[in-house]
Parts: sequence; C-alpha cells; structure tokens
Amino acid sequence: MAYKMPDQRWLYDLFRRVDRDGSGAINANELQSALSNGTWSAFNGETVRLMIGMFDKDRNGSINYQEFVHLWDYVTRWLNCFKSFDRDNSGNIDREELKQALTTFGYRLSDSFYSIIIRKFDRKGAGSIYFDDFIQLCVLLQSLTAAFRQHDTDQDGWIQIDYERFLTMVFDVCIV
Ligand SMILES: [Ca+2]
Ligand SMILES: [Ca+2]
Ligand SMILES: [Ca+2]
Repeated sequence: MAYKMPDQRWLYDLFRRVDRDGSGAINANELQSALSNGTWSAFNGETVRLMIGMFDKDRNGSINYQEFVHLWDYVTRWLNCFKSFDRDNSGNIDREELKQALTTFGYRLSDSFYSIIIRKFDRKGAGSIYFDDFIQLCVLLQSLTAAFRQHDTDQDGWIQIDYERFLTMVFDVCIV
C-alpha cells in the first residue's frame, strides 16, 4: 500500500492542537481526547498508555513533537491496516475479519482461541473489535509471541519454563 509521510507543517499544527494546554508536550489525557475525536469512539486508556510507553523515548511521561511524529505514523499505519481488514466498512472488525487479519499476520490460531480473543477484547459486547482494542490486541499478541519464541529455541511450538519465568514473561509484556 502506498504511504506518504504528511507535510511537517500540517503535522506540527496537529501536534499544537492535540497539546491543548500549550505545554509543548502531550500527556495521556490530551492524547486520549485527540484520538477519540475521530470517527471512532473513545480510545481505551490502556491503548493510550501503551502508545505513550512505546513512543516516550526520553521517558518523561509525555510526548514531545519528535516523539509525536513517530506515534502519529504508527497510529496511521494501524488505522490503514484496520480499515483494510474491515471489509464491510462497519467501523469494527468481526470474527471473520479478525481471522483474516491475524492469519495474514502469520498467526495460526484455533477457533476456541478466537472465542477467547473476542471475549477479552470486545468491550462493547457486540461480537466485534474496535480500532483501539485491535491495536492493543495486536501489540499484546506480538509481544507475547516474541517472548515465547525467545524460549522456544528449537521452534517446535513448545516451551518448558518454571513458574517464576512464566510470571516474568507475562509481567514484562503486560505491565508497562
Ligand atoms: Ca500538554
Ligand atoms: Ca517524552
Ligand atoms: Ca467489519
């Protein structure tokens, strides 16, 4: 898919609009309300925190303009990806669309695992997944798979780890 970085000035204006208190940096609240201004409903707080955790390179808890450029690019790519799998343009991803998406990403998951995913990430109880939850799900799946692979040195899909290693693995991935 062709993708072009937006004009810097346009992006800087956007940054200034998102930075509502004019502090020169975007905090979690500002990011959350900016992301909920689109066509989708309010972004979930966990995805907002997750994204700040990923792009706050200087670890000061907020997003400056340089960090925002990368964050914006990331959200846009996810949005394009999300839209391409939302075949019926319903604004959310149903079970079949999700299967298509995750299979395209290379995951081989059983039907019963898809039921678990839908149960966990379908916050509205409608049998489908919205954009923010989709990002969270994909990032979680990606990180847990990477953590598993580190232990699965012979790549047979099986690992043997003790209790504390298991906890460490899950904590590293799930707690930002
Ligand atoms: Ca601010
Ligand atoms: Ca920062
Ligand atoms: Ca859909």
